[in-house]
Amino acid sequence: MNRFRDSLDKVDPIVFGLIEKERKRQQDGLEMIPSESFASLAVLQALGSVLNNKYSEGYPGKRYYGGNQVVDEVESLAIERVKKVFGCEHVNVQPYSGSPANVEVYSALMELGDTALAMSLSEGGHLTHGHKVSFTGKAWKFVHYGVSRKDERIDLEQVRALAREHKPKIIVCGATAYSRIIPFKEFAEIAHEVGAYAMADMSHLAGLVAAGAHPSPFPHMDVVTTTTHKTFNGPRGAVIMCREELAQKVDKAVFPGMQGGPHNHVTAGIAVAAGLMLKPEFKAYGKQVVKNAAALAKTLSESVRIISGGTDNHLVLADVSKAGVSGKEAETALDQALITVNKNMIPFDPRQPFDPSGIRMGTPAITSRGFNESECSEIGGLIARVVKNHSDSQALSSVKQRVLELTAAHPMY
Ligand code: DSN
Repeated sequence: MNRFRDSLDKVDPIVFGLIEKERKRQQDGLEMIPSESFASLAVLQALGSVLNNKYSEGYPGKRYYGGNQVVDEVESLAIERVKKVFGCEHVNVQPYSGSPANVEVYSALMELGDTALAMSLSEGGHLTHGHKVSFTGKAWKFVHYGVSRKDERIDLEQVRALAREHKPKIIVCGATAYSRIIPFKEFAEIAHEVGAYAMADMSHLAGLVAAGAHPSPFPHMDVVTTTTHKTFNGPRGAVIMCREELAQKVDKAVFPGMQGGPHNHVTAGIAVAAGLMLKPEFKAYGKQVVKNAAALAKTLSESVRIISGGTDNHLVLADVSKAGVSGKEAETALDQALITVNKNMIPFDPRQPFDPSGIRMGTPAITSRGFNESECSEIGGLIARVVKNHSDSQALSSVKQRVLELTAAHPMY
């Protein structure tokens, strides 16, 4: 055995076997966590490439290491393609993932201790939108807005009132468990009225924005972050996009402010994914993701309460508590039927985060495999059946059989 040249199956059959096991799990089941998707084979090939081997601290044309002629071309290509996809002025493709990207923006645009306004985690935001257990909530003073009790949608009047009262430096919009359109233009207007930067974390929505299936944050927002592994369909990473006048601050906050060497294999994956986003097939994909989620929500609504009454995007949040089951129990039962979702808090949830009232589902991953609306409608029925019969092993096993038939008809790679 040659430790350096031989392939994984020979060098490490244990790890090889585990990857095969996970590949089979993904192939056999319905992956319905809304923040997950499947990167294309081309993206996976870029990730498994020699670009992994290179150090290149700095930016194209300004590196602290030699030998970066090719890496410069890769990074410049990724930047140009992302600019073209979203129509933005400046792009940094180096953030290691969404959480560091958000911290980098905060540190670029605020002093430690400054005030920011963002959506609360319990009503759909994200840990890095200033939750108290996150570094972001310790380093900066975050004030939170939420959704209205009336319709479970973002209450812009509350956002405006909090903005006027607290005079934040940044107003963040974007969510991880919100199924309605994010009103980027209105958020930017409120931010600019109080002299704040308007920031969108569109991690969940980037692919929908690229496909024209959700309004764009551009040209309204001053700065936009997104992960590249959700609806973006790329590698695990992130990008920051901003107005040209903020470019230097943002770039400095990423490197050397927070990070060291960029992950060049990931940068190549971002270039590939952004290249694919420019193709007409991607527009069709993004639109289908939204249609599929609507079909899923419609069938599910016959059995459980859908938060806000439906969905405009890729995501469906359901309150399963009235069906006599907690979010955790529903997640476990669905796992047994090979349907992967995650338990989730619902707005004003009386239960606790580790065993909340809701489950969160999404269609980006299954749409990548070619699932259509009628299949998503059927999947809604299967999920409802599991929720209603969560302790009936025969019912779970019959749903599992149907899931295996559905997934066999849509091979992954
Ligand atoms: N963990 C992601 C999600 O599931 O929405 C957000 O980073």
